[in-house]
Amino acid sequence: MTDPTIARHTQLGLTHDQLTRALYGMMLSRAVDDRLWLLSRQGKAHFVITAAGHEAAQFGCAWAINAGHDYVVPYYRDMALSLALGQSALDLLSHALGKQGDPASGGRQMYGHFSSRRLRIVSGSSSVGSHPIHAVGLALAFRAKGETDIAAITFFGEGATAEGAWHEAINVAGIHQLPVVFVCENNQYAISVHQSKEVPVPDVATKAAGYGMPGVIVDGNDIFAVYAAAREAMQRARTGGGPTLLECKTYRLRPHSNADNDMKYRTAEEVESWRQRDPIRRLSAYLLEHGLSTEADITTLQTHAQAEVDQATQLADQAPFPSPSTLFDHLYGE
Ligand SMILES: Cc1ncc(C[n+]2csc(CCOP(=O)(O)OP(=O)(O)O)c2C)c(N)n1
Ligand SMILES: [Mg+2]
Repeated sequence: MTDPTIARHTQLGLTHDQLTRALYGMMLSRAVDDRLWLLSRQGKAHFVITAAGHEAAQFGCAWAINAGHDYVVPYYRDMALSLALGQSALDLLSHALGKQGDPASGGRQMYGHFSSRRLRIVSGSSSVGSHPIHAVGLALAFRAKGETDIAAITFFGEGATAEGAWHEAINVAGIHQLPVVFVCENNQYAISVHQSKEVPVPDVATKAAGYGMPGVIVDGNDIFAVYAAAREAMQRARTGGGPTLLECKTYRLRPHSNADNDMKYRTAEEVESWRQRDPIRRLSAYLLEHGLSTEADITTLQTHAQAEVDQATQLADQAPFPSPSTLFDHLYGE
C-alpha cells in the first residue's frame, strides 16, 4: 500500500530536479511543435506531425528508459520522447528543415523519423504498425547474444494495433517472452478515423491477453502514472519476466499533421475538454501545489524554452542543406 500522505514523486523516487527538467523538456517540445507549424506555413518545414498532448506519455516512459543502453523504436509522434532521451531542439529543427546537421539522416528523411545511434533510437518506418517488428527483432538479438539487463521499447498509436505487422510482432514477443515493452499512445483517432471504427474493444491493453503478456492501462496525461507502469514493465523485461503492452490514454491537441483539418471529424468542444487536461498544465499544477515551484519559476522555464527554440530555429534556418554529393551515402553498407 502506498502512503497517500507522501507526495507521488517521492513515492516514485523522483527528485525535484527531475521534475523540473521534465517540465522544461515538455515545454520545449511544445515550443518546437508551435514553431514547426509556423515553419510549415512559411514553406520551410514541409511536413509536420504534432506531439502536443502526448508529452506526459512520452516523458513518463523516458524516465523508465536507460538512454543510450536500452533500444528505443519510436513512431512519428515521438518528438517529445526524442527530446526526453537527449536530442536537442536544434536536432529536431534541423531534421524538420532537412538540413545537413540533422542527426536522424543528415537531412535526407522526411520529418518524424527520429533516430540517433548515440541514444540507440532506431529510425522508424512510415508504414503504420510495421516498426514494432524491429523492436522484437532487437529483443530476440539480446536473447541470442546472451545480453541481460537490457530491453527494447517501441511506441505506436491505437490505429497501428489494427495492422497485421503489429500482430505478428507482438505474437512473436509473447511466444518467446522477449524483453520488449509495447507502448500504445492511444489518442482515440487514426487521422480522421475514430477508435470505435478500428479497435473492436474499448481498451487496446486487453489485446495483450491473446499474446500471453500483461496489458496495463494508464492515464497517459499523468506523467507519474505513466512512469510507474513503464518502470515496472521495463524492469520485468530486463529481468527475464517477458513483454508488456502498456496503453497510455491520451489525446492529440492539434490536427494529425499539417495536411489535416481535424474540425472535419471532431468538435472544438472535444478538443477544448482535453486542453483542460493538458499534461504540461498538470505537471505545472503539481509543482505549484506541492510548493516545489512558484509561478515565477514556471514562467522562467517557459521563457527559457522559447528562447532555446528561437535560437535553434535561427541556427537550423541558416545551416546548409546536405550536399548533392552525399546523396547515396548510408544507403548500402556502412
Ligand atoms: C500501413 C499504413 N496505412 C496508412 C497510413 C496512413 N497513416 C499515416 S498515420 C495514420 C494514422 C495512424 O493512427 P494511430 O496509429 O492511432 O497513430 P496516431 O497518428 O493517432 O498517433 C495513417 C492511417 C500509413 N502511413 N501506413
Ligand atoms: Mg491514434
